Amino acid sequence: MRRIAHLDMDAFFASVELLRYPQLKGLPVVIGGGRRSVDDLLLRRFADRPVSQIPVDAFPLLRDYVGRGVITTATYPARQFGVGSAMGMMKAARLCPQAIVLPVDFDEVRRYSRSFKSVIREIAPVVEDRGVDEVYIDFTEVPGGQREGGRVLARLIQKSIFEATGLTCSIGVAPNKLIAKMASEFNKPNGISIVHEADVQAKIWPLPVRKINGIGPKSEEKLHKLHLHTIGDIAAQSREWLVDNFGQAYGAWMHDAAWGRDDRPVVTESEPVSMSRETTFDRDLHAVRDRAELGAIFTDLCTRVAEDLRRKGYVGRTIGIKLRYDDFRTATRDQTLDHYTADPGTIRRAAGQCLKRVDLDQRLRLLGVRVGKLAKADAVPATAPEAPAAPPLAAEHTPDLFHGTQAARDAG
Ligand code: TTP
Ligand code: MG
Ligand code: MG
Repeated sequence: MRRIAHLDMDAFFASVELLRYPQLKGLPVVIGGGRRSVDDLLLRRFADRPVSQIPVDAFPLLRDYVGRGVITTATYPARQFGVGSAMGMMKAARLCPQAIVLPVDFDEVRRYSRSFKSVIREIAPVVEDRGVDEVYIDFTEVPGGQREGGRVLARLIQKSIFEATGLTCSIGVAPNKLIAKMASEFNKPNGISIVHEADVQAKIWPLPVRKINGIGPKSEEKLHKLHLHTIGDIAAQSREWLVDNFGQAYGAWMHDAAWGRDDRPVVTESEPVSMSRETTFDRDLHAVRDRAELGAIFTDLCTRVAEDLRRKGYVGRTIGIKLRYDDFRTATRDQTLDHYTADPGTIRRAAGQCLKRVDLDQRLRLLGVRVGKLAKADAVPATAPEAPAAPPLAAEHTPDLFHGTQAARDAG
């Protein structure tokens, strides 16, 4: 049984600011205005103390705001006054003059975005990025993903994100992405909502048509003119009628959506930045005394990285090595080629060049090979001079370090 989750962070930009200024917890806070100078001023004025000690009454208030700025988001205490995303700040000031105003810190937001997503990926690997504060997660095959309809795993993810970042999120778990997206809003903030196929009528049909992700303001207006206001109103129409009014593709899709049908997969599309292979030796090895053994390992690492690249359909341009010495010092070197490659011989040669630029007098405990500056193999020009540039390793005239008989035999 397919179980798909949608996870969305609570009041994300505002919550990130509250981590910096915990003294504002529980207060109405809005993000907007866009001038980082607001709190630069604050930080300078209270440079003598940690930011968490800046008194609450020193923060700028919405009532003092003048300008045409728009609110990016608001904490839940501010929302109780009717303040929210996309509202003009002057208008918001009339509703909640005592709200504290802070600008957004995009670097910080991106950092937390990466961080909460990596927490999720460690628990459930099939994750689809849907922007700065939300993801879809395929629970189907994950341990605990089916228990209590997904609630057990959802709770674990919430707890893990909170422990790693101090941030809360809300999760909806449902048979598909379409319903999960709606469900994640049901119990915001810090909530979990479980929807089963049999719940569509009770939980989905009463919602306004706009709650379907894919019905925008224009379609909403048209639906209203046709006297359709809830998702149930759409579901009550025949597929043909919807096709007649909204066209073949969109009408049919709308019918499926209203009945809670959606079989889109959760697509993981994390583009790798580099691929690497490394190995820690059973015993520390010396470049000269253990040359044959090291050479074989080195060639093997290059071959494996090349296989990884080919299997995943990538080519790379920067070849690098990593060494760790017996005293745990680490050295890295890299070299950028003038063409993309996934060829083991080319990688081996470039990595060998890098090896000549490090100290090899000391024993080694780890060796790694990395290929970076990746591109999709089918996206780079077919003229890459790969074929002529890759003679068999054994035919090299200037053997690099580690190039012992073992390595040559492996390559042959
Ligand atoms: P949302 O997830 O829509 O909102 P939110 O996380 O602030 O609140 P909720 O608890 O309801 O999920 O958006 C995520 C962030 O994206 C939000 O914190 C600020 C930013 N954002 C904009 O920059 N412009 C916008 O119009 C909206 C809606 C959000
Ligand atoms: Mg959010
Ligand atoms: Mg969101």
